This record gives sequence, C-alpha cells and structure tokens, in this order.
Amino acid sequence: CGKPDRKPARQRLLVVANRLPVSAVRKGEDVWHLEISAGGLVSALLGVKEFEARWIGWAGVNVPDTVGQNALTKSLAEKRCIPVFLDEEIVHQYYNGYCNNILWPLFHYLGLPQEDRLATTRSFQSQFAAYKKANQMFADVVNQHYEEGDVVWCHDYHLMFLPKCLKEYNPSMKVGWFLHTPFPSSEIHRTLPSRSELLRSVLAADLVGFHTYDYARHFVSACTRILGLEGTPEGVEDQGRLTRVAACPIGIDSDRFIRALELPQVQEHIRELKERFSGRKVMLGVDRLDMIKGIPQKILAFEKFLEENPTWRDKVVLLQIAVPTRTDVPEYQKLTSQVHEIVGRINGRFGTLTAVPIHHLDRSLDFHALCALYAVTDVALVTSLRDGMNLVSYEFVACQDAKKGVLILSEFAGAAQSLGAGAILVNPWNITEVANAIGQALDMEPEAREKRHNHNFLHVTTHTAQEWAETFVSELNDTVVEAEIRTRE
Ligand code: ADQ
Repeated sequence: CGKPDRKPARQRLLVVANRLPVSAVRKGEDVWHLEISAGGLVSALLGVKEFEARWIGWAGVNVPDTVGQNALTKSLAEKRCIPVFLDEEIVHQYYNGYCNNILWPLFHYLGLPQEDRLATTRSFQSQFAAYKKANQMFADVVNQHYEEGDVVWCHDYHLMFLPKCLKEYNPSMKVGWFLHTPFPSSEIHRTLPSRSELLRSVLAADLVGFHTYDYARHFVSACTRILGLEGTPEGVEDQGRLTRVAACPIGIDSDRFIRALELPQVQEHIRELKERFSGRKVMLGVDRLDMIKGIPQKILAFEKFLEENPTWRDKVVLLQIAVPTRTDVPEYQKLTSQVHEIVGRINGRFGTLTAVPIHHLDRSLDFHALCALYAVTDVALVTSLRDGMNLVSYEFVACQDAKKGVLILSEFAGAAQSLGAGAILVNPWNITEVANAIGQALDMEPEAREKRHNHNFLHVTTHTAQEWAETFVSELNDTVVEAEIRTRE
C-alpha cells in the first residue's frame, strides 16, 4: 500500500476478526466480566484513533442460553464490540479443526495433517463445511449492523470465506481482507483440497492485503496457477473485475511503549530487574507457545552457545516468556513438555547453586512488566520458523532507545524485510548459526549497536499501527472509487 494522501473523516469501520479483543468470563446468569486480551491484531488496532471502529467477532465462550447472550451483547456494546455466537461443535470443527489444524500449519509451511487418508478426507470435509457455516454466521452479523458507507475489514485465515458471503448480501459493500500469517508459495497452497474455493472467496473482496510483497506475490501466483486468472501489477483480474492485492505491513503503537517506560511502576520494575540480573547480560524471548515460533530451536542454540563459550556461562541469562495457547491440542501439549524438558536439561547442565542460565515462564506478562523486560534486555531472540510479521521484534526496538540492544531475527519472519538491516538475521533451523549470532550480539561494540538500533527505531516509530490501518482503509476507499470509474467507462 502507498501512504495515505487523505484521512478518512471518522468513517465507520467494522473490524471483523475471529476473536473479539476481549475475553469474557461469566460471573452470574446475566453478569459478565470483560478483559482486553493479548495478541498481535489487538495490540495493533488499540492504537488506531482515526476511525469510529466497531469489532465483530467471537467472544471465546460458549453461551447457549438467551439470557446470557443478551447480557453479554449488552456488556460488549459498551466496548463497541458485537458478538458472533458459535456453539461448541462449530468451534471444534471450524476453529480447532479447519483453522488451527489445517490452515495455520499449512500457511506456515508445516503441511497438512498426516492422518489416515480416508479419515483426513472425511474430517476435512466436515471441517470445511463448518468453516463455511461459521463464516456465514459472521456475515449475518456484519449484515445486520452494516450501514451505507461503512468499511468492512475482514481479518485473517479464519475468515477467508467471508468476503464472498458479504458481497452476496450486498455487492456494493466495501470489503477488505488482510492476512496476518504468511501466504505460502502456490506449490504449498496447491495441496489444500479446498484451494480454489478459498481463493475465489477471498477474491470477492475489493482489496486483499498482506504483510510483505512475497506473500502478495504468492497469492497472485496461486490465483494464476490454480484458477487460471490473470495477474496484473495491481492484483488479480477475473472477467474484467479487478481485486487489488497489496503489501501493507503492520506496525505497533510505538508511542504507547515509549511513554510506558516513563511510568513510575515501569521504572520500578526496571530497577528490580537490573538488580536481579546485575553482572549478567540479559537475553529475551517473548512468544506465544506455538510450533511456528521456534522456541525449542532457540533454546538449543543457546545451549550450544554456552557449550562453546564457557567464559559466558555465568555472565548471561536467557529469559523465555511463553504464553500457552491452544492448550487442548495434543501437539501444543507435546511442545510444552518438550520445551520444559530441554530447559530442565540445560539448567541442570550449566546451572550453579545460585544461578540458572534459563528462566522459562509459561505465562502472559502484563503490559508494564513486558515493557520493563524489553528495556533491560541486551539481546532479543526472535527465531520464528515462519511468522507473518512478528510484533515482538517491533516492541523490543521501541523500548530500547536508552540501551540500544541487539535484535537477532529469523529471516523467515515478515519483520526481517523491515528490520533486517538493523538486526542480525539468522536461519532458525541452523542451531550453529544462531549460536554464533548470540556471540556476535553479546560482543557487539556500542557504535555498531547504536547504528543498527537507530535504523530499526526509525522504522518502528514511523511505520506504526495507526499508519497501517489508515493506509489500508484509504487504499480500500480508493480501490472502490477506481472500480466505479472503470465500470462507468
Ligand atoms: P501472533 O503470532 O500472536 O499474531 P506476534 O506478532 O508474535 O503475533 O505478537 C504477539 C503479541 O502478543 C505481541 O504484542 C506480544 O507483546 C504479545 N505477547 C506475546 N507473548 C506474550 C507474553 N508472554 N506476555 C504478554 N504478551 C505477550 C499474528 C501473526 C504474526 C503477526 C501478528 C500481527 O502470527 O506474525 O505479526 O498476527 O499481524
């Protein structure tokens, strides 16, 4: 996307995402407690002030009774949120099944599930049917709340079927769709049984956005190779109708992080952490506990570094903060045990009576604690095996203007394309390379650190979440105007 040349004047924006940016906990028959929840999209859109935004999505709870649904709808309305109610079976098939078991691994190059072929085909079909049904339920709610002139912004792989459903309701609805994960090479997408139907549904949108040019290019080639459509410099054309395809990288609300560092409670956290780890360099990993984040590979690289650099053993500590997600999925449970096992082994091997080399926390940190951790870190380790963008790398840079620490960043994270010049880029699969990068980062001279940091800090503070959202919506408005002009001609 290009920079916006005009600001939409408080246009109504319907942001449609699988999850609402709040977690709902039932405290009584008609009493709900709501809490803002963590996550990439939430962090990004919290910073957008230009639109009158409303969220439409699932609240993450099963609410079978009407009393509960009405009460939750009322509470959410105060937070400009509109719920889509999904029952347990739909959630199981659509969310756990098709989204998390099929699309998520596929889009991160982990392939389709390797089950018995017939069983996969059967479950695949019912999961895809549930996926379409769930998307239709989202479309129904959007349609109920849509007003002429609204912009509808659909998010992520959960809602690839949504643009088509919305356009069937109202062909003149302005619909954008943005993918937060990578879009894989067309050779990977080609293996998906519902490959064509999903592509066609996304193409019903007016604008389709990705974090990087590579993802946009993969999408266009999937449409040309699988659907036989024509790719143009603007996007994909089908019988005279153009779907704009653009690279529109997300950012963070950098000011929010920079301002937080001045708060007394954050300063206090910083003092405590400095005291706690005095005399040691601090390395930091902050991830959702997901196989795409490369946490075992990161820890094994740290072990290799300690193995080969005995003089560093009592002078460096790795803090790995991993929020558990999808805890009911066996593969994620296996990942948790694997990470615990590796951490235990390394701490047993290199720990002393007074210190351990790795502190691993299986939980979420509050915003202020997170900012303090980012600020005291000497080296951040982001070793995703694949990652749409990775906002942790941005957040770290935003909190480092005093310390000017080093970012070690996977070349397979979208962020490598924006922060690559200021980071040490690594192939996370290559444990030796990452171990060497740790050594390089810890030994880096202050001038080199400052130069790298300044490059990244400038990027993070100028390519913000606000700019991302404004750009996307402005591009969507322009796309629709251009299409109208083309139709008239
Ligand atoms: P995620 O994979 O969730 O989302 P990521 O970019 O890694 O996104 O951001 C995670 C967010 O959660 C960050 O804001 C981070 O601060 C927060 N977080 C992570 N661990 C935490 C912890 N232990 N405690 C507190 N907060 C924590 C998807 C894609 C990404 C893409 C984003 C945005 O997978 O590639 O960058 O969307 O588009």
